[in-house]
Amino acid sequence: MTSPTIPDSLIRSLREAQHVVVLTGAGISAESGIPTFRDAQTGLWAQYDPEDLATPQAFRRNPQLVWEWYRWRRSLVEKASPNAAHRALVHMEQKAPRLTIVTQNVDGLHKQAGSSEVLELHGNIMRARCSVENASVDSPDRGGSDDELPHCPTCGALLRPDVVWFGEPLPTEALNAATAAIGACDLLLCVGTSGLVHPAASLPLLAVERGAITAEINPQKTPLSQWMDYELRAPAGAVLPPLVAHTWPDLAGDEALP
Ligand code: BV8
Repeated sequence: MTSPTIPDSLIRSLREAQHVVVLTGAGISAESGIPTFRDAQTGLWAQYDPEDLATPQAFRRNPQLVWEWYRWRRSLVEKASPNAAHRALVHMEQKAPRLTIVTQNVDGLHKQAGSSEVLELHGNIMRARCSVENASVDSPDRGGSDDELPHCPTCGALLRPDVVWFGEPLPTEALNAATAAIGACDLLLCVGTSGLVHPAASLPLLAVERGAITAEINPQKTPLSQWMDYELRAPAGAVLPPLVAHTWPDLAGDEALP
């Protein structure tokens, strides 16, 4: 994978930054084999629009179908491992005075890679919660057959995936922490997000308004591109490892920074 030219000015800004925030979307997990949210409609699921399945209405109407979709996506996540982009962010966290990862992803790959300050705006697909009490429960699917729906061990109500569906509010604590971090950072990287889903997609503007340095890492242009100081039109796995290696040369040569 050829890496694009990374401007020296961006490398200098990253090296001098006191607080870096990285907003990630499904694109950073694409190189781990997890289809992006809008590409997830492959094969069996081609006839469904994720925005129709990832809703409380869909779950009320057809919990069986919704669980089938999430079990299919969970099977992809279980087979996936963090990729070079996730690992480069772990190295960035070791060198930057402070690094906050704000992710829209529900696959848990940032934490699995070893990143420690990770804010999950949209929940985590491997967790479930009671659809009535909201209490989280671990991997409810163990033991149940595929067509059995998981139920809450305390109240017996249906369990649901512990993710934020369209029309549902984001977790207050994570959203407040993400808003504070992006509002205080001196450098923001937007990696692998289409910038279409709110309120996450409006968070980068907080950094722009404050004059933070901003960069987008995405093969495609997005509605965020117009606000970015830098646009690196390449996959995350081709940009983040060399960006980290050029910013902190003592890391170069590390196995995780090809
Ligand atoms: C809410 C969990 C209010 C579920 C997800 C304005 C303000 C507020 C809300 C709205 C608003 N306008 C519209 C809304 C409503 C709605 C919304 O945003 N709709 C959109 C479609 C217009 N928002 C909501 O409903 C939110 N809730 O606002 O509630 C409220 C308040 C109080 C009380 C009641 C209600 C909730 C939104 C969260 C929805 N849940 N996920 C699940 O996963 O099943 S969102 C889902 O989309 C995923 O989390 C995904 O991460 C996210 C965003 O998509 P991306 O991550 O960007 O992925 P995508 O596929 O779109 O793009 C991938 C990108 O990667 C592409 O650009 C591609 O070029 C790039 N790429 C590909 N390969 C690579 C790459 N980049 C780098 N490297 C590569 N190799």
